[in-house]
Amino acid sequence: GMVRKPAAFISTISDERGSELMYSGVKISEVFKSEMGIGGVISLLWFKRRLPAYCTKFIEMALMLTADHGPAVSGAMNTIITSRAGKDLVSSLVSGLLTIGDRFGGALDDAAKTFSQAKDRGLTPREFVDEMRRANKLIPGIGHKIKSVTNPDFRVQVLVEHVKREFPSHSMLDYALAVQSVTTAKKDSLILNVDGCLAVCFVDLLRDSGAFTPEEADEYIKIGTLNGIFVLGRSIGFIGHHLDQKRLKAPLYRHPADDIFLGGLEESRV
Ligand code: Q5B
Repeated sequence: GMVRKPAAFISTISDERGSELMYSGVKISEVFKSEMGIGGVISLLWFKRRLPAYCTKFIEMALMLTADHGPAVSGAMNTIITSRAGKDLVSSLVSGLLTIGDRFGGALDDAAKTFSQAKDRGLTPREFVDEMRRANKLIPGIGHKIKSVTNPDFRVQVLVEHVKREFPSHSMLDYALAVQSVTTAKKDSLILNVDGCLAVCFVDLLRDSGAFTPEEADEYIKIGTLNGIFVLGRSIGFIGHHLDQKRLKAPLYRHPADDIFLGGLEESRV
């Protein structure tokens, strides 16, 4: 019989060969008929399954909450400067995206791992904070440049209220809030930030929605799924900032010299 040569690629999430495009086996007409929204499309393309409505709603809420946080954050600055250097949408967007990482916007995966491992090992919030301090490590998902106990992050409040109301269980969120009580007692700004809050709520979703086995839940955290939420959400804002600069016909940016301290540049005497 015919022998098929081994395929160079394997792909398992979408298929455009038939009469109708399919996302994880669901026809595009059904995607619209069932009104699953962008949260449902993400469930199909990222998780290869339909998730319960409370989960798709949470995913949509996460995208809406992370869509933008003003022009002053690292990523928006990069996007604005690139746009003002005359570059196109894709260049401006990726220049913003490249700032997302451990410090800015990309703490979700590490927060999910660190908090869940601590809780699974039975550490009390105090023991967890002390252990991280002894290891000289910052707790991912804790701390903010401008938000604090006295200047709370409304996004986090909205999320916490929503999850406590809508999720069947939220033990990881409760644990993270208890960690926040320990860290904010030390310093006002060491709040559970938007990255950390989204991350622990996502762990609650992965573990307790009934849609994932425990192994699948761990794997999704391990392969870097959660940072995808911030990357996708904030792309909305970065594109907005790029279009804003083009609309404003903003000229090339040059940083004022008096705002830069030039140190260690004395003329050599040798
Ligand atoms: N300390 C976020 O730092 C920031 C500590 C800590 C234990 C911690 C810092 C951090 C972990 C990474 C993280 C996501 C860099 C942040 C985001 C999206 C955003 C952004 C926006 C948006 C802030 C002062 C003292 C020091 C430190 C101690 C600080 N963090 N201890 N665990 N996690 N967090 N990133 O204010 O004894 O005085 O030396 O890296 O979760 O990115 O809006 O801007 O939507 O765009 O510069 O919200 O927390 O504080 O570094 O001066 O530290 O607190 O050891 O202690 P800061 P520092 P000491 S959300």
